[in-house]
Amino acid sequence: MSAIPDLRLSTEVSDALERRRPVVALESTIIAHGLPRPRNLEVARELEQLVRDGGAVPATIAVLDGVAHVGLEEKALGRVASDTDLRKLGRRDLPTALGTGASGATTVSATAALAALAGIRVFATGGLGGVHRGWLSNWDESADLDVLSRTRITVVCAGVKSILDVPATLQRLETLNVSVAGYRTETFPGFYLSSSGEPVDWTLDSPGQIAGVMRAQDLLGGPETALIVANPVPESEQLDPDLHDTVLTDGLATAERKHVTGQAMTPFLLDYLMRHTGGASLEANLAAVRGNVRLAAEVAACWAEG
Ligand code: PSU
Ligand code: MN
Repeated sequence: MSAIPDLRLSTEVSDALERRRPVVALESTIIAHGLPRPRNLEVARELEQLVRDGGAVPATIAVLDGVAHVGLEEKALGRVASDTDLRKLGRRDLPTALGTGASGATTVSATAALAALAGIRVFATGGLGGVHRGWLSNWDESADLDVLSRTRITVVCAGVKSILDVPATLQRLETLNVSVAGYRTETFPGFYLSSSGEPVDWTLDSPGQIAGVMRAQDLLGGPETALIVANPVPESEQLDPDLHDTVLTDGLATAERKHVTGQAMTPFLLDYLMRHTGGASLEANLAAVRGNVRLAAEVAACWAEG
């Protein structure tokens, strides 16, 4: 239940929040637009199970028929995975989607905003959006960054997607005052790759330490900024770096030739990489997400204890 009529918490999620039990928010864009069908439904279920195995309650977030759902029943999860008409909703699309009764999967920006509204503090995803390559001409920067600069949430991710301009994205996160830490690493992870080659200023080593940083955020007050916990995909499961670089270069050139822009860009590149790496990028993506979901459940447990 929630005070906002268009925000519907599942019974399980609302019970867990009331009893201060650990909850992990999961986004739905990765399911609807980031992974191939029908594997995406298997993955959606698997991620929820990983959260449960970690002793937390999963809260997958999506908008269905103008209602923002926080925690999806089995049937709703199936719809998110199979409905090809589902839109991709960023934070700015929420008013129009809710106001018109539309349905859509939520990106990091929309998921983070809805999770925070519901009172959920920990969120797991694959890779954040950020500054796209060629920003000087296309001005494409994901709204994920702006939302994370004004939303008190901890996002466990494998860095930002490697299809982006990673150094520029890290600069923007600095300007926006978003706290960034590597998890057991001194280099910023590279989504499909264990390392992006960029350094991180802070390294955190345990879920308890992450929860401690979250408490410090609250004690300090000030702008409601996020904490990004960048958790690398294990080296044994990363995409081959040379293959990554070659295929990404081709994918970016193809996107330009086909005039792919805006919201279509990220799904186009993820799909291109998957098809031209024989599915290896998909496996690396999934390995990264699984690791993030496991860590997020541990962080949520430590957070709930405090
Ligand atoms: N992580 C993944 N796959 C994805 C995404 C993240 O492993 O598909 C999604 C997230 O929802 C993120 C979005 O918010 O891609 C970024 O899209 P854009 O660049 O259009 O803001
Ligand atoms: Mn964009």
